[in-house]
Amino acid sequence: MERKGTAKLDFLRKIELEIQEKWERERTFEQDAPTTVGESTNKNKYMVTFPYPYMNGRLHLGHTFSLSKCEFAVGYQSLKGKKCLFPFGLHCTGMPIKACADKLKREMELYGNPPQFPEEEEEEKQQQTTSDEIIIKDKAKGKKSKAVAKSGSSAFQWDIMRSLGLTDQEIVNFADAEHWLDYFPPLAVKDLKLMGVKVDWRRSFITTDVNPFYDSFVRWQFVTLKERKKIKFGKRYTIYSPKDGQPCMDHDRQTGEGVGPQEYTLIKMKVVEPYTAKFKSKVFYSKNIFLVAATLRPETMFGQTNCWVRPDMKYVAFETTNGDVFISTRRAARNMSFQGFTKENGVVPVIMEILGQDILGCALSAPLTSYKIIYALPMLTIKEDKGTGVVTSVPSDAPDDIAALRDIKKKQALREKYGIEDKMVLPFEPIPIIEIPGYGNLSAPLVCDELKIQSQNDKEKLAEAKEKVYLKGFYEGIMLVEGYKGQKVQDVKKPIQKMMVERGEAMIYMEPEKQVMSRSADECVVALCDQWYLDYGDADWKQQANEALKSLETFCEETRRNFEATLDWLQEHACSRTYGLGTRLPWDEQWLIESLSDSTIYMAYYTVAHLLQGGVLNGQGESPLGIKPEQMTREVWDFIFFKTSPFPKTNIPKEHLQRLRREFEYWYPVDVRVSGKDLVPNHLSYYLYNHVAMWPKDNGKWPQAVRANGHLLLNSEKMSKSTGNFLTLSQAIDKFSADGMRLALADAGDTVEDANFVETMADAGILRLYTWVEWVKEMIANQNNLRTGPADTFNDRVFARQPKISIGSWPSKACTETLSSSS
Ligand code: A2H
Repeated sequence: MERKGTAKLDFLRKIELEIQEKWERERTFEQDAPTTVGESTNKNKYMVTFPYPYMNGRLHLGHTFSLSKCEFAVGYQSLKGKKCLFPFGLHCTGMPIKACADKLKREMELYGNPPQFPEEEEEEKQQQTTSDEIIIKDKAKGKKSKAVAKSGSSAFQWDIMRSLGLTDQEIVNFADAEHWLDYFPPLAVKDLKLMGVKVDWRRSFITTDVNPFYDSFVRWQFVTLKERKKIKFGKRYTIYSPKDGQPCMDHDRQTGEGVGPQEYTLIKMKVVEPYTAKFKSKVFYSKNIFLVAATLRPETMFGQTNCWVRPDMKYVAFETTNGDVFISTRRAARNMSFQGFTKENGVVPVIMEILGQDILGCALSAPLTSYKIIYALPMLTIKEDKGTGVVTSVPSDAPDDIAALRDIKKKQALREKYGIEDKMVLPFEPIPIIEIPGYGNLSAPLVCDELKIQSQNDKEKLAEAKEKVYLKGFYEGIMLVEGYKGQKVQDVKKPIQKMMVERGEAMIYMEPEKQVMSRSADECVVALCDQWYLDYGDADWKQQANEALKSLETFCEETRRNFEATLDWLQEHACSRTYGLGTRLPWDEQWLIESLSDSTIYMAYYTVAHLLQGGVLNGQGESPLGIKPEQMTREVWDFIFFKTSPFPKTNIPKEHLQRLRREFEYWYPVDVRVSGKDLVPNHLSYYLYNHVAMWPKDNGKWPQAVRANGHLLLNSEKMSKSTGNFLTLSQAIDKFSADGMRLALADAGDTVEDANFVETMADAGILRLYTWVEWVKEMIANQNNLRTGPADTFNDRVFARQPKISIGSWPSKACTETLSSSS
């Protein structure tokens, strides 16, 4: 859009700069806890926080929208006479910065400095993603476009840096991760100052062990949590990136945020004689061969009539730990290799690649079913990206299975095409194993008849059929088979799974519920990893987090429900990493603490940060109290943050420590935390958990309110750098002035629904402000000609009598009374 003349904009910006300088000079937003006893016990204070943004790029309008809610709250509360604190930190913990730095390094090694990228890759990079987009992804979660996800892997980091306006000479420096920490944080501060936010900048800091004070604080937190048995160690199923060699949590992902491991029962179906051609190969000599099928319904194995494989799909036969051979897709085998199925972790010893059609017709012995021998038959709808690609068939209870079985029974031509003999198909009938009220004991055939399903390709109707029987089957189904007769399906599922596992007929197999791609563009697996984890599943801890939730103001029901749901399912959270930036685990220094774990109680650090770091972001300057990082021992932190802790053995003067404690006691708790709603299921829930863990007996330190925003649209469209519908904070200020932007932000929206920043609103704001200043000037120039005396003409009284609408408390009660008494 073409912009008109900028005189009015320039006029406003000039005023803004002047006033911002004045604020800085006069330290207007710097707030200290009162020193007098009366004032500090009568807490008329208000502390707001915004999750410290990640420093791999500039701040954009999405960040700005969320933090504007803090900014406006501070403005409002200070007008009401409260002492307000808005501190602002900057997050550098985790993988992305390090990954980008390492990528630059690799690009220089491969393509020179500056890199000359090969031609064909040149095209792909046209749709590059940028680090800004990576940040939007954090906010716009779930809805993020596939384009970003796909192109992310092919974009050269070098070009991403160029798109940020950096020269080749400057870019070289970014191959060192620490340079990011020097470069982006000051820019964030600069941009925010131009917006005029009411932040006490002395309290700002960056994270990671680069900052010795913050590092010490996080170590203290973790030692405390460990002692309180909140942190445990062990093998855990985790979403894992083989390429990164470590767990891949939400923040490390390109796609698949929120995706967890899905458990399947792996049914071992033994290939028996007579072998089909492929299995007669010497490589299988004297080995047990199993087709392994992934099922969610182990209790239905009594009803197996055959096994399905897809003729055109590739499978691998690979050797497992005990020498047996398993057959599955390569993708599933890769997952299994990280779960202890193979001799060497992460290595799949492939014996042979086999096409599905070469497995068809092989004879199998499967657990629990009353058919002694069943056969591998073709099913054309098997998905490549789910389970093992081998599906066990229970036509009594699975609509897909009965549809496919009917197909192959009906169509001789189909059998001939795949070389399936009649004896492998015709004698097999669904076995009644489960009674579902209203659907009888053969629910799947019944529903398929009712819906007139013609074949396995009737996708929509099959989906409907599944919907009908699955949930009802699970909750209301009653077992009919010997040994479990009369029991509910949901009660026998686990025991039957366990029995098969103990007999060696089945195993537990995990894979990601949906595809997860790491930011390093690796397809993630589920791995059994040794790791330190925060035990958010612990019943007592959960219960206390729920306690904190009860008293938490969420401003809307949806946010509360979202919290409740999260606390319900939340389990262990792996907090240790091997790659990235951060603080090391104090008791096991090979591990780094990841970014969702070093960010849970740092709001407490704000209360004292300025006295330790004195406004030097990386904490490497002089402490205003002359405190050295190494003096911040565990006992010292305890004394500051736990009011029952005794005075520690230390050479820090007593009055200094008391001052630190006073800051914390005064400012805490956080009165409101504002963030995008996508942080409720992770960061904000951890925020509750960690506060109750650190201050279990002092609920006066627990979070008071959480305000979750919707995502920000720009002119009613999704913000995205690749489509050009995107503004950084500094661009928005250039375009609309701080106040023009702020007016449009204030107007953008207030609920958990998506908000909308409308540029014409910002432009209109510029005009209104300009006209208003003109009017004020005119009034001041003219003030001697204005009417004086009491405001009691008829018009005055009509105006004052307006019912109290829209303009809040105006006219004030006192004013109305004066006027009415004079009428
Ligand atoms: B179930 P979810 Cl009785 N392609 O096992 C298509 N389907 C596949 C598959 C693949 N690659 N891998 C596994 N499956 C099937 C039994 C069963 C199953 C019954 C009832 C329902 C049912 C016997 N077939 O599944 O998408 C397997 O079939 C309900 C969906 O991960 C597996 O469990 O939910 C189920 O789909 C896994 O599907």
